[in-house]
Amino acid sequence: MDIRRQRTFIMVKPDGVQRRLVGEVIKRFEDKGFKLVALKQLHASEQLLRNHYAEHDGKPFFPKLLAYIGSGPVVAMVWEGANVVDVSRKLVGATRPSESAPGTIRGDFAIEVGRNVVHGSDSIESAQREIGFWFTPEEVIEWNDHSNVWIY
Ligand code: RTP
Ligand code: MG
Repeated sequence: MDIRRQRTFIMVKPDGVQRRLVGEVIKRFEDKGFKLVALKQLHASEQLLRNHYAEHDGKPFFPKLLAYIGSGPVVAMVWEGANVVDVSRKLVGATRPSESAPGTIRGDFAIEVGRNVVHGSDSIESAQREIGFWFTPEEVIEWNDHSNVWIY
């Protein structure tokens, strides 16, 4: 597959939405040169969040995590570009804001692990699974990117 067609799932969490950081998050991905191919705001159901965070089911923080992400609307996105999964994790920063570098989203905007503003898929497989949970195939838009010649 064309490496430039790699996709990842990015979500602005309820704290990020309420702090008016949606534009800031989008700007960082746009500035990098990634391509937005899906976007919506929604208040996720408990079942959707249980599917999305299934790997953490049973961990001590799981109930708090469900309450946090389910507390208000989130902004769900799919971004496309070369190595977008790994590079997004770098743009987002380490899970714990005390360990995330300045210049990353969490490093610049968060203090608490339980209020860390944004989610990014941790592997290509997770990205495919998560995109399937959050978007129908019709909601992910193919569009011809004429700026690619200046990015690749
Ligand atoms: P995410 O899935 O949200 O992008 O975060 P991540 O990969 O960096 O971290 P992960 O280990 O997948 O944890 C998922 C989210 O659960 C919350 N968390 N709280 N209280 C705690 O110790 C704790 N640990 C994790 C965070 O919101 C974390 O982003
Ligand atoms: Mg994770």
